[in-house]
Amino acid sequence: MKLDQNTIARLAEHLENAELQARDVTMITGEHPDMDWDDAYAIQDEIRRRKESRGHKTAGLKAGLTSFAKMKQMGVTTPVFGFVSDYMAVPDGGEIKTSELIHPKVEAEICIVTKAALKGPGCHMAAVLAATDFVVPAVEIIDSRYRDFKFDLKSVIADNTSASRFVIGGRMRDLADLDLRTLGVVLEKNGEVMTMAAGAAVLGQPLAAVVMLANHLGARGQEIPAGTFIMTGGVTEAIPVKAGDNIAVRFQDLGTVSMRFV
Ligand code: OOG
Ligand code: MG
Repeated sequence: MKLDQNTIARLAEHLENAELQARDVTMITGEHPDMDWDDAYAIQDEIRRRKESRGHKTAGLKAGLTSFAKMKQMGVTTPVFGFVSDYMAVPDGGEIKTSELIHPKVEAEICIVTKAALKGPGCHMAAVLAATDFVVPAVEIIDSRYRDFKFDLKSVIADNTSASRFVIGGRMRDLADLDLRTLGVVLEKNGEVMTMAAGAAVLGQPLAAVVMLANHLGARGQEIPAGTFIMTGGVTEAIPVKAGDNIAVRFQDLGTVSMRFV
């Protein structure tokens, strides 16, 4: 750790205010070039603590920058981990107010819910297979608090990996009935296909993101509890949206997730 507790608390407040007031800020590593990975996650943890202390429940965990398309789009090479809060959840087919957001983008994500705890280090694919209760599709709305969506890895981790809204939809399915690697995903905006991919775009197999998440948390003495909703990361690059846009993402075998931006 390079930052003191006061600085971590101040940066958490700064970034959370930017989220809640929908205004962009400059990258925090500009002002704090010596901050390290632990500092970045400590700022994110402090944002989570602030939300929970106001009564918000943490609704799930997320991996990000897990697909080559996303890494290329954002110019980074390592996955990152964050969380989503209860108030970020939007019902399938629902409306999302762009006035509450800075510069939203949508991304298609294959998600799971666990039925047993997962604890690293040493978590592996078989443990994740055994701990998966079911698979469900979602769309994540990311909204980096950084100007023009420009950030480095430490800045985006501190900013809770751009988490903003999410929509769970389609239908839940048993993992045993799916091949997550060949599962096709087509993202449409206003009826036009914008981008598509298969599950293998995420680390060769989306559940590899859950393995990484469990090992990441394990290194910090934490685990993924049973019953946790986990988003494995956008399979394609993220698509910008504005008021008036309709999004529908069709997931093979899992149905459609849709939403409207107003
Ligand atoms: C960081 C969050 C990335 C994903 O699924 O790749 C993410 C960003 O691109 O702003 O959630
Ligand atoms: Mg995402």
